Amino acid sequence: MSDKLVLYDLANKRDVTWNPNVWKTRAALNYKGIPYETSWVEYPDVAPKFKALGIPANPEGAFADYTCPCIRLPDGTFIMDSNPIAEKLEALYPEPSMRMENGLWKEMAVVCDGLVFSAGPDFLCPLVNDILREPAGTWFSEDRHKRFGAELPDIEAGMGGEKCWEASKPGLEKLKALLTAHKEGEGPFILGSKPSYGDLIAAGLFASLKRMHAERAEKVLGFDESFGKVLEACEPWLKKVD
Ligand SMILES: N[C@@H](CCC(=O)N[C@@H](CS)C(=O)NCC(=O)O)C(=O)O
Repeated sequence: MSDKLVLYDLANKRDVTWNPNVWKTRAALNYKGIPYETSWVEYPDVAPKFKALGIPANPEGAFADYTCPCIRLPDGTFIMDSNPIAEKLEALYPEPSMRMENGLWKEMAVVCDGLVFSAGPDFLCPLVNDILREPAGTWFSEDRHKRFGAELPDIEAGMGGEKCWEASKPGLEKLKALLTAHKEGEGPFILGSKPSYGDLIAAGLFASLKRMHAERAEKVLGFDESFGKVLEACEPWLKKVD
C-alpha cells in the first residue's frame, strides 16, 4: 500500500465527493495541501471493509458502526469520524492553520449536521437516483427505510418541499449567524479575511447539496448572501475531488 495518506470516500457513478461529512475531511486535506489518494468504497462495503482493516467501530450511539470519512495516515493508523480527523490533521500538519482553537467549527458541525437531516427529505431520492451506483442505491434505500420507517419517495412526498424548507429555516438562521457574527475584519469567512475549518464545513455542505440536486441547493444558497460568498471563497479547496 502507498505511504500517502488515504481518504476513504463513498463511491458513486462519477466518483466525485457528494457527501457533506466526507467533504469536511477532503476540504481540510486540500486546504492544507496534504498529498493523499482516494479509496472509493461502496456503501454496502463500508462496514465489512473497515472491519477487515481492523478499524475499531464508532462508539455506541453513532449513526453507524463504520462511517466515511475515514483516513489512513502515512504511518498506517486509521482515524474514522470527521471531528477527530480534523483535530489530528491540524496537529500533524499545522500550516496553514484551520484556526480550530476558538471552537466555532464545533458549532458549525452541529448546525450543518442538523441541516443534513432537516433538508434530507429533498435530497435523498436524488442521491439514490442520480448519484449512487447499484447495488449501493438499493442498499441505501433499504437501510434508510429501516432507520426512518418509511420509503424514501414517501419521505420526499410527505416531508419534502415547503415542509422541508420550514424545518430547515432555524438551522439556516444559525448558519447565517455563524457566518456573519464573528468577523474580525472584512471578508467572506467566519473570521472575515482568514479561513478556518468551520468555513470548510459550511462550504462542503453547500457543495454536497449542489451535487445532489442543483436546483434545490440554489434555494438553500439563496437564504443569505453569506452562503454563496463562503462557498465561492472556499472553491480552491473544493477542486480536488478524487
Ligand atoms: N459523525 C460522523 C458521521 C459520518 C457519517 O454518518 N457518514 C455516513 C455517510 S453521511 C456513513 O458513512 N454511513 C455509513 C452507513 O450508513 O452505513 C462524521 O462526522 O464523520
